Parts: sequence; C-alpha cells; structure tokens
Amino acid sequence: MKIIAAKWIVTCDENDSIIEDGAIVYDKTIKEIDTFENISKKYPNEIIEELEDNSVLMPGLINTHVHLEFSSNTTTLKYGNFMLWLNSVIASRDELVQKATTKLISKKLEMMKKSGTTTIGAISSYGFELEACLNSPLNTVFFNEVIGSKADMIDTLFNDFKARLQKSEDKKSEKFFPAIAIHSPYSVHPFLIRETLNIAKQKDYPVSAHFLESIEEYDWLHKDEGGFLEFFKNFLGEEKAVTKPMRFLEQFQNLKNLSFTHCVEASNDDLNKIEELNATINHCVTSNRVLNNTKLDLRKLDNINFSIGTDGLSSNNSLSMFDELRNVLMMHSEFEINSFAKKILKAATFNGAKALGLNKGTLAKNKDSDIIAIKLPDAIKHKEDISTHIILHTKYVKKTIIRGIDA
Ligand code: MCF
Ligand code: FE
Repeated sequence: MKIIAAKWIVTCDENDSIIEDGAIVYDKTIKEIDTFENISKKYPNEIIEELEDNSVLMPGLINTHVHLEFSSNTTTLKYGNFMLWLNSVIASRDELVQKATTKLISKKLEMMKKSGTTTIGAISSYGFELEACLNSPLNTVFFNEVIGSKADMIDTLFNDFKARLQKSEDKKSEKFFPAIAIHSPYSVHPFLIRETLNIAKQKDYPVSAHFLESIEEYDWLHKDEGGFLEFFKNFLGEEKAVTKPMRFLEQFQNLKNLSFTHCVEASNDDLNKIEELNATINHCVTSNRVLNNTKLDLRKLDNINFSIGTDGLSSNNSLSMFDELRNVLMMHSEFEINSFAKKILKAATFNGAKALGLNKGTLAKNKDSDIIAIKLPDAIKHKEDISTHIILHTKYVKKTIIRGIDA
C-alpha cells in the first residue's frame, strides 16, 4: 500500500469533485481518497509521498481510438479531402505499415505515456502492433479490425480476422483486452458484419466502428452517389451501397461497450439510435479537421457519452492526448472555455473508461490506480478554472502510476 499527496486532486468523478491538499491511498486499486489532513491522521505510521508545489493528481488519460500501425506517417498522406486521403492510404499503406516497426511503435507508446496516456483503444488492421502493446505498461483494448467487401474474399478475410483475434485472446491479461472493430458501414461485407458481431456478443467483447466520417460516405450510403461511387466502381465493381446507416446501427444491439468513431455526418435519427444503443462516440477533432474539415456537433450529444481519440498519425501530427485536448478546446469555440475544459477532461478519462468497459478513468475508491501527476507552472488563483490550465499548460507528466505501479 502507498500514499501520494498533491496540492490538487482532480477526480473526474460524477460530481467533478476537486480536493485541495489531497491524498490517495492505493495499491492496485484506490483504497481511499481524502484531504491530506484526514489521511495523515488515519495513517500516522505510513510514508506519504508529497508532490512538489502546484502539483495535480488526476486519472490517467484514455485515448479511445488510435491506429498505431500507421505510426510512420508524417508527410506521405494527402490531407484536406476524404477521398484523396483514402486513395493516398491505399497507395502508400504497405510502405507505411512496413516502416512502422515494433521499435517505432514502442517509441510512440513511450511518448504517449509521457504525455499522460495510461490506456488506449488500439484499432489493429493487421496485428502488427501487438508485440509493442504487450511490451508497454499502458493498458490496451486491442480492437481487431475486420475490413473488406469483396464477396469472393469473405472466407479469407474472416479466417484472417479469426486468427488475429485468437492471437490477441492468447495474450489476454489484466492490462490487455481483446476486442473487435468493424471498419465502417461502407467497407465491410454484411456477412462479416454479422459474424464478427455474433462473436462479440457471445464473448462480451468491446466493439468499435468508424461511422459517417465524411460527406462522401453520407452521399454514398444514403443516395448511392458522390465521391465514393467512382471509387467503388473502380475498385470493387459496385454501384450501390449494401448497408444503409440505420441498418448498420441496428445490428449493434445488446453490446455493453460499444463505440462509434467520428459520426460528424450522422443524422438526428442516427444519433437517437446511438443513444438508444447506449454507445459512446469517439471524438477525433484533429482527424476530422485534417481529413474533411468537419467537426462533430457536440451540442447534439447531450444524452450521448463521448470520449476523445487521437486517431492515428495517418490523420494527426501527434498521439499526445494533451495536444489533442488543446485542439478540442480550440476547435470548439462555441462553448464557454472553463466549463468545456472540465467537460473534455472528463471525456478523456471517465467517458473513455465507459467506452472501453474498464474500471478506470476516475479517482475514487475501488477504481484501478491509473494516476498521473502533473505540475502547473504556478499557483492557481482561480480554482474553478483548473481544468483549463491543466489542458493549456501540460505537455508531459511528472509521474505515471498504472495499476498501482510506477510506470
Ligand atoms: O479514422 C481514420 C479515418 N477513417 C478510417 N480509417 C482509418 C483512419 N485512420 C486509419 N484508418 C485505417 C483503417 O483502420 O485506414 C485503413 C483501415 O484499416 C484503410 S481504409 C480503406
Ligand atoms: Fe480511425
């Protein structure tokens, strides 16, 4: 058992409790959280690790959506338009993925840890990042992705998916969780959607899917027209979208930990369905800006849980959650800054844990001890603005604790 104390504890709990001069008693899970005064009285013989002035303890950040296999990209892919991006991915995918060695991905994971992330939702197209995730102290929900719509390829694709899923199941542990990703409504054959969802339901796995990310996807799925028409004709000989958005969503009933990524072009009906499914929306603000110049309308999400994801370096210049949170803060200028900063810190912790089905994301009794310590540059004069200052001023953390251990 250990005790750590700081000037501020930002719990990210249901009530957004903040403790001034607080302390946390923990091993693998949190045993107690209270003021320094109360804890030191209760544990007079224990050593308390007191952090330096202006320190903050908060839950480790949860990046619910990242493609590590695309980590070698910096200047290769085309930005500004979704179709152009997609074509550039198809042209350079093999080269990029080959360059993303275990060594490179491990470096990125280390940098993610230093910038406050303690848990990731890793979308895996090939399983190439498995080893790096296993070697990292970060908690990983490993989403094995199914993708492909060509009828004559279904068996091969399904077998390949099952083999990758099995490999991740073999490594299941207290920090590594197998899960399933369905790439999107436009890119996955109905048979593969049905069968992979059946597996997820049987095994109670978290599920995630990209959903309505671009106007081209909207036009194709709803009206069989737009930028995707030519793409599908050329690549697959298809002239009609097979799965309509609502039909896609309807198949995700009875899943406990479900998330849809992007959703920037989702209709009100789609959003109502997402709410009914009790699903989370993974918000990737930088990716949406870079690929489509669109933005999720968070005002429509009053009753929908949303979490924060960086997406991959295929659509971002950084995998740091604090960089991403700054972008979220700046892109959503429609909201008052201090209350919004508080909301998005919670989205990056509490809401992310819900998306991935983990007992984390909040500093409270019985939650996993995934804790980060940061240091603000100076004393806080306006306590109510602490979330804003945390987001604006933090590049790297001073300390990371994952499941009770210094990581
Ligand atoms: O989220 C972004 C944009 N939307 C869709 N897919 C991806 C993103 N970043 C990487 N991807 C991957 C996806 O997992 O791109 C690949 C898929 O494996 C090719 S999409 C034909
Ligand atoms: Fe993505």
